[in-house]
Amino acid sequence: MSKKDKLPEWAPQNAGEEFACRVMDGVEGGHDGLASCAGTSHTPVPAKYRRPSFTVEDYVEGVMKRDRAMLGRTITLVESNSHAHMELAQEVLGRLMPFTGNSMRIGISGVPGAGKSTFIEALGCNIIRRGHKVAVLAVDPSSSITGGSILGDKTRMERLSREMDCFIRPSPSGGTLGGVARKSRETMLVCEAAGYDVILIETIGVGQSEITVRSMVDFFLLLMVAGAGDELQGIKRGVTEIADGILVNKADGANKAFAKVARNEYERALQYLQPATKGWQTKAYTCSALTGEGIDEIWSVIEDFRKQTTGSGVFESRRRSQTLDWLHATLNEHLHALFLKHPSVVKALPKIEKSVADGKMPPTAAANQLIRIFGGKK
Ligand SMILES: Nc1nc2c(ncn2[C@@H]2O[C@H](COP(=O)(O)OP(=O)(O)OP(=O)(O)O)[C@@H](O)[C@H]2O)c(=O)[nH]1
Ligand SMILES: [Mg+2]
Repeated sequence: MSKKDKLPEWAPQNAGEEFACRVMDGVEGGHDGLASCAGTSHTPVPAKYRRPSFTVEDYVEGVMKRDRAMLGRTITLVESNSHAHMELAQEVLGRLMPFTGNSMRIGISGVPGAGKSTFIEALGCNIIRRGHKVAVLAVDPSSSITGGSILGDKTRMERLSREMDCFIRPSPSGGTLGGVARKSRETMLVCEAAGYDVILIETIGVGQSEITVRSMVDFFLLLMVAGAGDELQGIKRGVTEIADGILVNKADGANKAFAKVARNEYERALQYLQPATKGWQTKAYTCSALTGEGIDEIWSVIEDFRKQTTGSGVFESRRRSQTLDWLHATLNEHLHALFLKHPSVVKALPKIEKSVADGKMPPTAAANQLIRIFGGKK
């Protein structure tokens, strides 16, 4: 009998191995495979118990092969706020860069309930039949609070989400619009490297988020609904000035006639407005995301837009300036964070803020003084 075998007390004398209790080899660390915290010596967790960690190569290869699980993991990595993840994500993105850019980036905006998700489902399914590969993203800084667009997308895009040539990613949760936009931009690049050649970005038509999405896409489509009595709301708000197309949705049933009237009103107003894209006349159209009527037409408008702007060089020059704007926005964000973390600034700020709030110091002079402090001067 070996050292690990022990005979129970009640076993008959001279009993053999059949009564022996054996002490099994244990796992290193605790029973859950995690390193034990007791004592001072930490046994490393054996590799087979660790969560798999992927290399840059794994991510890049997975994305390029359009492995959906790896694509999802890469986007999660890109969306992470952890410093270590960010570095890895940037390495992965750097490797993917040569394979990005080969897509048509389309922003879709409109008030809540205008039918954006339903429209994306209809358009997505339509163009997949034409041989395109479609990625759907959302920029909705409020979705982390309301869960709105995520819930909506799941139910509205059921047919599209079952398509093999489609990849749907809800809005990254949490954070400022700037943070959400950075993540969505990088997610867009990952999707392009994976071979998705049409990127559809849904955003709520309220506030700053549509301006942000305009700065990430080639074609910006504004969805409207007729019959609300405020047909020209968009025009009044100046939003139409960023749109390359205005689409009056829900042009079906009894609403069809109202939709046509609204389209004509937009059409008239648009003639007097500065176009959003140089050399392109923004027009108004009608469609029904529910019946599919008008979807073919809007796709051919988008294709015309691409042809025309590629020919004139506007497509390329807009992309270049969008990327540069992105660089400068990122720099601004980082410099601002660095500035606010600087120990001398941290020390001086409350007093200077108080002086400004009390009206004892002009804000410009205060800012200048803080910048001098940041630069190491008195
Ligand atoms: N009759 C009709 N109803 C539509 C049409 N498109 C969308 N709807 C309906 O309008 C409602 C809202 O549609 P969604 O696609 O969720 O709208 P959304 O703009 O994505 O909404 P949010 O994501 O909440 O901003 C749903 O009940 C749709 O079924 C359409 O073309 N015709
Ligand atoms: Mg929606």
